[in-house]
Amino acid sequence: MESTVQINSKRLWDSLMDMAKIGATSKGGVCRLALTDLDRQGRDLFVKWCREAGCSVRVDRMGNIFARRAGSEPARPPIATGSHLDSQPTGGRFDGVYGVLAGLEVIRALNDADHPTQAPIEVVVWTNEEGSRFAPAMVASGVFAGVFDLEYGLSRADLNGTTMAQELARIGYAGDDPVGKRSLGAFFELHIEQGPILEAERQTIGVVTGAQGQRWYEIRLTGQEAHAGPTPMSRRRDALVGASRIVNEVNRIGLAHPPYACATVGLLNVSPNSRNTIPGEVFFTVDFRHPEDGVLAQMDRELRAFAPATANELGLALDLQQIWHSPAVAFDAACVSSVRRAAEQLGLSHMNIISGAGHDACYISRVAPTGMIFIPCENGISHNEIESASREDVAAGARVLLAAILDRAD
Ligand code: HGY
Ligand code: MN
Ligand code: MN
Repeated sequence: MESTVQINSKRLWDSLMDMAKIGATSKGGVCRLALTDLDRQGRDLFVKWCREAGCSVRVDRMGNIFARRAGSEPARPPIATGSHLDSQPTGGRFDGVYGVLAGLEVIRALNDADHPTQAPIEVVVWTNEEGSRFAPAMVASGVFAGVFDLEYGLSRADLNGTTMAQELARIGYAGDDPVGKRSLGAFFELHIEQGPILEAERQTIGVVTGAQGQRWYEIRLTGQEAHAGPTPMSRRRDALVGASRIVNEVNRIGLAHPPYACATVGLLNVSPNSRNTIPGEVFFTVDFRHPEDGVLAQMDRELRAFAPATANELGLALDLQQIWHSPAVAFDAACVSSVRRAAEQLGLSHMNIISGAGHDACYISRVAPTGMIFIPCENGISHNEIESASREDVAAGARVLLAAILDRAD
């Protein structure tokens, strides 16, 4: 596909590495938790680059950032792309930020070629995609898509009780624009796969047809703190023993629904967390995933059968709450075709794939024609400071993104 518009792969790579300096960790990753000062620094850098690229920039009340390149038909709904800048605590240099900066590179490349598009182009930064500091994940794109109301979104609090509203105001990203209720011509999100399939199949591009469903839970077990020495085993109400049995059951449930089910306990707090006091309380989270909502519901039933029985047996109080359910998603067929056609025209190896991770595109697909593009990541590792992708694949993904956007914007 000959085009005067060319992705500048060095500029894209350099932008990624410059952004990775913000919140850089000793092992080569990043820690830019949502709405921290480091997230603000990343946002400020992105906004600066967008303004240098001639974009107008707007921020909505959930802190979502919209950088807009004007089109020759300004009244047409924009063709949008983007992802997130917030990271996991031990995150990588590509998760989320790659989709944001590849979107900026598309605008830079269009500017270099002085190529007008009919529809405006917008690059979006969605607030708190990760759901690590503030649960649930994808909460701001969820408000944009009408899945959550604004008050719910703004009231999400971290484990210290600090709310998103407070942090948005503190870092200067509590925008004035209403959230959502505006049409997008299409939304494309470019992302690393975060799993091993593309690399194993030696495919450069993932034509993402959908994403698996997720259920997130918060579980609190309460027993009784007591002295680790004089308290006989028969008289204990040890919350950590109960939690460890449920953690093991979560893993069993994941293994019981092969090949796609995923089950994870990623966060666990023990109180008082003292080596010679029997734990009186344990708070922990459960993350279930599956491409079929029916299997996800079965996993839910198995957890809800096991946890109360275990708590009763050990004399523990159980508080089990499902805090989030994101059903499985199928992306827009026309957008999926645009991605596949772009990969074909660019002569890039490609395959259909379902996303194991959640993405803002999952919620945006409810309000706009949406597609996703994946590239491989090294050894399929992500949510890890060693997360990596090759310069060639990073450039290839951006070329597919450019072609898919032009396919819809002109
Ligand atoms: O959890 C996820 O799937 C995403 O990385 N937030
Ligand atoms: Mn991500
Ligand atoms: Mn992530």
